[in-house]
Amino acid sequence: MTAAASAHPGARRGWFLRRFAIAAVLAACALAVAISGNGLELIEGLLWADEVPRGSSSELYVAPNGSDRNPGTMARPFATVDRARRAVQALPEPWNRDVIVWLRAGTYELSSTLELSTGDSGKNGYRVIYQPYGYGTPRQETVALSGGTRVTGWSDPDGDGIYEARTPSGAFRQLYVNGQRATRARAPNADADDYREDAYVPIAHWDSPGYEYDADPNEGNRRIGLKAADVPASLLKLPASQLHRVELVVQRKWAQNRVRIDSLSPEGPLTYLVPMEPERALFGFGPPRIDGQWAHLENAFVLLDAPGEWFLDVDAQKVYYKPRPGEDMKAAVVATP
Ligand SMILES: [Ca+2]
Ligand SMILES: [Ca+2]
Repeated sequence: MTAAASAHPGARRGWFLRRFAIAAVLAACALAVAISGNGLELIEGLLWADEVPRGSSSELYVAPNGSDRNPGTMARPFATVDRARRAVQALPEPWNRDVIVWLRAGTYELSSTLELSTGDSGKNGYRVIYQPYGYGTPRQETVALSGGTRVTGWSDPDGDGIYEARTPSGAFRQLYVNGQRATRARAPNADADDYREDAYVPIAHWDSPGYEYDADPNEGNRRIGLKAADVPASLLKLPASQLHRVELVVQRKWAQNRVRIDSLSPEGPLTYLVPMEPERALFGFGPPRIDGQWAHLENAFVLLDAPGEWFLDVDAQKVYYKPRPGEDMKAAVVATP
């Protein structure tokens, strides 16, 4: 008898199949594994809104301080979601009730993708549900499934307050510190998810305003003008190899454009920016180009000057981060997606 079955001796009697369950679980878990943030909080929204009455289900427990040698009970929980998955799979058939896998509070770091297939489905019309402990109650616990890669070994050898570490993997565009998304080094300074007006600078001039279907003859020569004061002088001094990695992010109505920068040319009160190809050619698509649309510049070491900002030097495979107040880089949990 499996550990799970011994915890639930009634599990041998008449269980029935509800086929929709696995599709929902698969969709939810694919989403959760694809992100490294609060994955399970997303799962909740996709799982079943109706609560399963207590006593009508078999229950397994997983906790970050559990052990996969435990039987998966409340008092002696498993440590990994995959161990619970295997326990569910091993439950004797036919099922006669739903199975709930309760995840206790904490972050579950996945070393490989959590894969759910048809064999992990509910059986005999009964469901298998993975959800945070206390789901749907005020005492619901906060749970995250993280497929992130840890970044460790932070130090600040020159004492300037910017910490550095070797990166464990290639390029990445997001960094999480203690579960909070950090800000890719940018100007103007603002949080990554900040939508205040002063988090941006206005596009001062589009060479080619309007819609792409205006058949503008300048389409191929398009440049973007920013006020000279809105372009940090440090960017003008960057060697081309570094400048080409800097991105202009433009909020164009319902679209957001991200273009790498080919060149910057100060001309009087404006600094003109020529996007790299194919971004420049692709700028024709989407909503109209209107002077005053919001933009910011992102991804250069010289833009790393505010707490919470980070930068990846892909050539050196080093990542830099300026801690927020109160963050201790010796203890911080830092992860990339
Ligand atoms: Ca430093
Ligand atoms: Ca900055």
